[in-house]
Amino acid sequence: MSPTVVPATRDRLRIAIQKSGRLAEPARALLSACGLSWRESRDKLFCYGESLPVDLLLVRDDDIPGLIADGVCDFGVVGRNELDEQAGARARNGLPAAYREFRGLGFGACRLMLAVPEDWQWTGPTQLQGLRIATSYPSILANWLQAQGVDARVVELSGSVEIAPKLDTADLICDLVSSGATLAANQLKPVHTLLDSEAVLAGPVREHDDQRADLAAMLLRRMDGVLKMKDSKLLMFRAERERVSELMRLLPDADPPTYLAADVQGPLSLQTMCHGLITWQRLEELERAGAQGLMVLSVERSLA
Ligand code: PRT
Ligand code: ZN
Repeated sequence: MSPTVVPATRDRLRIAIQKSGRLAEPARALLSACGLSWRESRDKLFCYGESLPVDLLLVRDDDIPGLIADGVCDFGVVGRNELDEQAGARARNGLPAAYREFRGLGFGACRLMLAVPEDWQWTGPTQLQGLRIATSYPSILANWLQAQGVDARVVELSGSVEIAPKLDTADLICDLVSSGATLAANQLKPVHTLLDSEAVLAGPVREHDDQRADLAAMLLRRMDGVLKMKDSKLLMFRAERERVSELMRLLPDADPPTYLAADVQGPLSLQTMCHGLITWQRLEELERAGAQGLMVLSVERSLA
């Protein structure tokens, strides 16, 4: 039988991710793409790292910043909204910073927004003076109100925030929005963004001073490789020498090309890593500008 949660050791990394919810699957997929694999325990709260000494702790997202602060976990994958909220709460309570954001991970995108009843005319933050705002993000909201010099009442709710104006427990709300469908269904409209959020890799403020430092460096490097290549494609084509500079102008999101074969007589064969979306339209444009035999290849990983 596999182990359950084991005491902290100095030679294994421990990463907290959401057990279930929006960030659970993409977090696992990202870590798998970094070459990690695990043997799952029966209760599935702790996954023992097999390919590398990197274990997973499966928890609620709200617990992740605290687990890092307490040194129980070395890293965590959590929404920036949750990390900033808890960091703000610590600061407001006079506690020192205990974690920081290492990387934006490109999934779980959403915004923390002010939303008001649809029939309101939004004129700006000063309009909020003396009003009640329902939110699950009281620290971020309080900091923002303070920065605006607005005195409003923060009504802290742990869920169902968008119903508060209808129940008259608040005048407006401050909540996460992705598609906006939930707001619309509750006759609310978004009017101002307080925070652009996505899943982030969070870790301690102080670097590790044992074997975990090397493991952490390797993990970050692999993660950078995966993230950089996520939307990248290798583009291969042939072109006459005098057409190349015009073709590269059509590829502002590409690395400088590598020449594969430079036949003195015929067209050049080249390849370039393109970091933007390569649509059919772009390919056709390149073809019109003189690219021949265009090929788009997926890139699995890179240490470039
Ligand atoms: O059980 P656990 O505590 O771990 O999970 P949870 O229910 O607290 O979190 P979960 O899985 O809902 O969200 C985890 C993280 O996903 C959040 O902290 C955000 O960083 C990110 N995320 C991305 C979102 C959304 N998009 C999102 N749309 N989190 C919540 N929502 C909610 C929002 O609160 C609102 O109720 O979805 C509704 C709005 O969605 P739209 O599409 O209608 O605008
Ligand atoms: Zn949660």
